[in-house]
Amino acid sequence: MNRDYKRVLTVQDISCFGQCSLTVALPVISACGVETVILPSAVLSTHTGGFSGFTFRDLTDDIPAITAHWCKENIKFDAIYTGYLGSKRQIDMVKDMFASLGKEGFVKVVDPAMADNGKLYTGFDNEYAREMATLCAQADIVLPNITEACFMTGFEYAEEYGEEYIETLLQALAAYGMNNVVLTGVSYEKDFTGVVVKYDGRVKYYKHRRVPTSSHGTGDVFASAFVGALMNGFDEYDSARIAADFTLECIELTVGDENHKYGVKFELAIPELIKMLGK
Ligand code: PXL
Repeated sequence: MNRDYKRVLTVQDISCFGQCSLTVALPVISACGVETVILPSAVLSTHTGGFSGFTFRDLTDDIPAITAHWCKENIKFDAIYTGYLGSKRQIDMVKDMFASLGKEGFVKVVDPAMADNGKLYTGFDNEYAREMATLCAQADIVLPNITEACFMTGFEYAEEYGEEYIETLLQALAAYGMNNVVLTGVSYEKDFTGVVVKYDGRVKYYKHRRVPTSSHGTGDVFASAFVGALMNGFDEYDSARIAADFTLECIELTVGDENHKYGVKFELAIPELIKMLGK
């Protein structure tokens, strides 16, 4: 028997078309050799960015009965990873899941998945961002981009910045109870971007080539690979490094395809991810 077989619960939406959220998390985390249990927060025809007229079925009312059934069956998880949530009530429901569905020593990973490039996604407001900050405060590790970190803390968003700005932003997150952070999309030079990883009181930066394009769903690709690597025993920094390299590979496999202006072709990079995990 493989004693290292881990079970993750991931809570986020199903955007049927668009390669983001659960349609990324389920295949990516599964490919890492981890049992992946899904709890859809909503079902949309597409992701909200770049499309108009998308459908949105909020599944908030279905969630309590699903989690109550799991409690009754004593189904518990090594990690709970949340992404895009459909409503403020769901944030409270995730807090209940943290209180009732974890195995001893389980890991709580929250990707606030609500904003990018200085703007909140369609459907979210400042109140939602403040609620999300209270969920992030309960997590063991949070994965915001700079925009999300700013919305959660009220810190001023900047397009250009230096190391001091990032240090102060990390302090602002710490003041809200977020002490272990992977801050994504941190770029100090035109041709490079990377992630700042704060964990166990240390801060490290991992930088890599920057592809001058913006794709949907790359935050979900990153977060899913991060969770997969973490469940394979890598520490926070190495998990972030693997996830960043995987995300870059996915972007490079997609960039330039005029017919693929939504998510990234992550499926093509999965063999590479498995190699990076040493499997
Ligand atoms: O990738 C983040 C994401 C997830 N789910 C939905 C989205 C987005 C980003 O736009 O719209 C529904």
